[in-house]
Amino acid sequence: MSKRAQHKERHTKKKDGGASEALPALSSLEGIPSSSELVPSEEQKEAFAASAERFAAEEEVGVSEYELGCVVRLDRGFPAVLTKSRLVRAEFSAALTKERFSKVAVGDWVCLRCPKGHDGALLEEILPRKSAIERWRGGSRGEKQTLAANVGLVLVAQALGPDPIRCDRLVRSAVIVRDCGAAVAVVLTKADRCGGPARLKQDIAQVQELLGHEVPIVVTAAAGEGPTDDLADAACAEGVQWGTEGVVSLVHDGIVAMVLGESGAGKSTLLNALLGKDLLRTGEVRQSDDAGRHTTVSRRMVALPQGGVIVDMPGLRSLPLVGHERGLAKVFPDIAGYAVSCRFRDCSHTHEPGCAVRAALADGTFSQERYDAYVALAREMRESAETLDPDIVI
Ligand SMILES: Nc1nc2c(ncn2[C@@H]2O[C@H](COP(=O)(O)OP(=O)(O)OP(=O)(O)O)[C@@H](O)[C@H]2O)c(=O)[nH]1
Ligand SMILES: [Mg+2]
Ligand SMILES: [Zn+2]
Repeated sequence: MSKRAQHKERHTKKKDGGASEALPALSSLEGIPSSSELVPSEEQKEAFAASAERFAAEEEVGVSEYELGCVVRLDRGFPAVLTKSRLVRAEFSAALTKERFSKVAVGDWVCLRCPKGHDGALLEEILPRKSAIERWRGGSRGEKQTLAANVGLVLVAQALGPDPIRCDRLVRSAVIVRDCGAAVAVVLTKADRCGGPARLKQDIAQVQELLGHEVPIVVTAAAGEGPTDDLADAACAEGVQWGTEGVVSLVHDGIVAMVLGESGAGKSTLLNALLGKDLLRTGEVRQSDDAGRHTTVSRRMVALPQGGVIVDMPGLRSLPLVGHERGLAKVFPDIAGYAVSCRFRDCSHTHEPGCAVRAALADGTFSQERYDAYVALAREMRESAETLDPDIVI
């Protein structure tokens, strides 16, 4: 780092009371996408132009002080923003700090004020989002957390193991993602631990059965974990993709994706394999139950060498379903299609007379497994809606 840059860093630390002390220096950030890889929508460009004009008039400064940027990283809540010309750490404007529900997320397009002659920038406004991947957290008094904004594809990572795959988490993730307006794909990691090709085929079939055949599936195993040819053959035999090439076929130029999964699922390991170097820190899992140790703590975009961008995320322990009915209907369109014909509007599809869903189940229209998954998630959403704090708006 140059003398001048070091001086600036010290200066920043003093100004914000040392809060940025542990933040990585911008000069050391590798893997950040270039500005040509991140493209705002027409609506976002128009919203920026209107905001910049309004702010400039209010502050009585030139409109050229305002720049359109994309949040490419959040370190403990502190955003790094990429504009056409540079990468800056931005502080929140006073107005934004007050708004409890407008927290910035990685992927957000924002209006920055970059006063002439200053290095710092002020984040003035979060521009309307094309999509937002949100999850509910903190039980009945909780709030929505935006995991990433303007993401088109979510790669749901799930580690395979010697026991048959449990799909609850995958289905739950798919419901949330579809409700948030993004596409979903499944990445089954750690195939080397899955107990062989026969088991792998069963696991894939299970995921296809529950999520439908339209959801792309990629099976991966980290390099150096032993021979995997027979596993790759098994994956291909089931019609799904194998390895990093499979991920590259989904995430290419113009695509901004994110990874979603529990801690220890192998998200950062997968991204490192795609990058061809160990850029992201990875961590051991607990011997007793394979749980990760929350190794990744910041949310950050990484640019793939072949094109495309993926946001790495800390692992999420819980994914409660609150108000994601639309997502449920998108993941289970066959079942939801019958639910509208039930005699009672609030039919739980378990015991009521005149239930069109159970009639269709009896006719073999869909499998018992799909029915069980649908009913369980619908029940969870009904219960969470009832216990929700009336103060909270969803
Ligand atoms: N056997 C095997 N181990 C893997 C594979 N992928 C990842 N691992 C191991 O799993 C552990 C967790 O991997 P990470 O990539 O740190 O997991 P993560 O999902 O990023 O976890 P968080 O950052 O905590 O959310 C590490 O010890 C990896 O070496 C794989 O394909 N096979
Ligand atoms: Mg990680
Ligand atoms: Zn019913």
